[in-house]
Amino acid sequence: MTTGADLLGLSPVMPVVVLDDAADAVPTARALLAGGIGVIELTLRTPAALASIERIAAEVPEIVIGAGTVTAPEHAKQAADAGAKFLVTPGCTDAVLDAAFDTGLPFLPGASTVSEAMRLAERGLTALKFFPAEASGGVAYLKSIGGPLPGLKFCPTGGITVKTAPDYLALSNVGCIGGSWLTPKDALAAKDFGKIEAFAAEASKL
Ligand code: PYR
Repeated sequence: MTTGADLLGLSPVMPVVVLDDAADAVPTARALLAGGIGVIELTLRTPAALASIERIAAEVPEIVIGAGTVTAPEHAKQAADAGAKFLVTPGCTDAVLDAAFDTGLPFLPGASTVSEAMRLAERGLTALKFFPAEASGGVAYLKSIGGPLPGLKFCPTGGITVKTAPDYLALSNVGCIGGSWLTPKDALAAKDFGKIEAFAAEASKL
């Protein structure tokens, strides 16, 4: 896996995971894998995130572990040092972009407007995160920009459910979608990894 475009082909749904406790990292990764999902976007939204990435990279090497919510330049190197195999950003600044390039890792930079997407394409980035998907116009928006921007592919994320996922996946400019519903807070709090496996099994068939 060497490019952002490769990332879009790993799974129909890329789970977007928020962990409060690094002890949940390995069981969550194993549950997703058992359900047929081979990739995780572990978001840097909690103090447990980097340790979670480190544990998954060390103990569940079969899953492709990436870091999401890379919003500051230093996050890129921290995530790479923890063992992340790719990076995801919700939006983009030049400094974050430079730091992501410096790691040598494939990454999905975030865009939610045509101009942002065009700027990223100018830097050779043609596989993009579309965030926040539903709030930014959802399926209709992505369909509309497919005409003028035929070379770009997206991973829409934000507000997508198992019910709305097929509408996104049917678009020719969507490679995969990001989903947070596979690892809900209540299941994690209850350590109900069977529930996570069941959501993963359903999502892997989309
Ligand atoms: C991120 O936080 O990176 C997303 O994918 C939204």
